[in-house]
Amino acid sequence: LALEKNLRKALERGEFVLHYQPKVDIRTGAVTGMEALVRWVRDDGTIVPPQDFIPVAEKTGLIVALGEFVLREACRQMHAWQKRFGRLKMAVNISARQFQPGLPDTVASALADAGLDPGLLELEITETTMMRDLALTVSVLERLTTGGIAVAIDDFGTGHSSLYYLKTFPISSIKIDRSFVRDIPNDETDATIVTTVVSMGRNLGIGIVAEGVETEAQLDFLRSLECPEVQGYYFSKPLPPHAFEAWMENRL
Ligand code: G
Ligand code: G
Ligand code: MN
Ligand code: NA
Repeated sequence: LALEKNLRKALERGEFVLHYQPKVDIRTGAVTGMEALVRWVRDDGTIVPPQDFIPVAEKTGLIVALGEFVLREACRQMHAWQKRFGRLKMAVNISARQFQPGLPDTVASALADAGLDPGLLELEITETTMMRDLALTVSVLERLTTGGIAVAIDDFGTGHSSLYYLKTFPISSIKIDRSFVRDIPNDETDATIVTTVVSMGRNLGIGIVAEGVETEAQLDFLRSLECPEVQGYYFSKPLPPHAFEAWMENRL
């Protein structure tokens, strides 16, 4: 496949970069952390969005090497930002193919090489990944969280949402998928779902992040629910490092 070969070359040539999107404390407006999102910057400067290459990287297994690059780069960046912006949490997406017995060692090595405190790293893992092999999931998550790393369930509500794993897996937060946030507060079903998930998170002592917040009306509704954290274009798109720095400085 041509794309596969190009991806491999792009990785060798260092054409992948990370953009960062802030997460915000809804009560104080303080930035609590950021999510790293990979982009491919081609020779001619055009940016290829992840939906055009992540599926291919997953199918070919290249996601393992790409994912390790993302992890290492995100840890390095957070270590560099820590002095300037304080102890923020860096979130990295982990795809199903990366979720293997070796993941905790890969993560530990990335943290050690970057000199980053494990408490500043969070891994975003989807429900679908977690439900594939329950024994593997328990063992990998326990090793990660024992090491001080936080684990968030990404795209919550879009897979086989199960209360079982909220009880069984060491989860620090849930990210409510943006498809449920898009039509709040007007859509009654979505409003009920979001209300229920926020309240469940509070009762279980798990953090909740509402994704895809774009409007003041969505934010007001989430504030009325006391949803602890929010992320979305309302605050900022994912930004390249220098633009993220400027955005942060501008808020201080
Ligand atoms: O950044 P954007 O919203 O365009 O991302 C589109 C999709 O690509 C999202 O589902 C996101 O989780 C995924 N994605 C972006 N960066 C990464 C990454 O570093 N690793 C993995 N596995 N997925 C990513
Ligand atoms: O699957 P995951 O949740 O990791 O995907 C993150 C994706 O969501 C990124 O591609 C990011 O660009 C996108 N995203 C982030 N905030 C918003 C938003 O407010 N609206 C929309 N439509 N997409 C968003
Ligand atoms: Mn994510
Ligand atoms: Na998500």
